[in-house]
Amino acid sequence: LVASMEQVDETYIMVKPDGVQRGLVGEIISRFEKKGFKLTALKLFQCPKELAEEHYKDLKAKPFFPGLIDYITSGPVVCMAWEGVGVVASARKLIGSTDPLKAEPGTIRGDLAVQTGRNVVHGSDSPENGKREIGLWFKEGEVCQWTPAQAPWLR
Ligand code: 3AN
Repeated sequence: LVASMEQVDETYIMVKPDGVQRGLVGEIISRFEKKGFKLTALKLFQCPKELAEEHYKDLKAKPFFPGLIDYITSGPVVCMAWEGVGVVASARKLIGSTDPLKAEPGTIRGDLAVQTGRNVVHGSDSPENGKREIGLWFKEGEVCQWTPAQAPWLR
């Protein structure tokens, strides 16, 4: 297999409430599918406050933390786990800079957003956080291990 020598990582991708409300779910999923990563979990979910606070616990001291928690819990989000070689770094590239006005055209935020506080999508910032966040947002049995029949190199 083409990628068999390299480490397969997993990342937690989430369409935030603004992305869901603006009808961007399909567009965002599409970008990861077309890139060639493998979807292993997917659900629409109303996030409880406690989970939002745990997910963003590293940002607890930031002045925007309360607003961030209100935003993430303001409506349903779409939770996803994606797998592949280099998926964490590649997904961050596809997503673009935290500030959508600084994100390059061609990236999700560069094409679809204007505000840092409404930047439509989340992606894990390291393989360790990818695992941590997938464990946080999904229950056992919600993540599927599967091999795409038409593209076994995705594993
Ligand atoms: P990223 O989502 O690009 O990894 P982080 O981890 O620095 O960026 O920030 C997490 C989330 O916190 C961002 N996606 C954004 O929603 C929010 N955020 C970050 N910085 C600000 C800010 N200066 N004002 C408001 N919200 C912010």
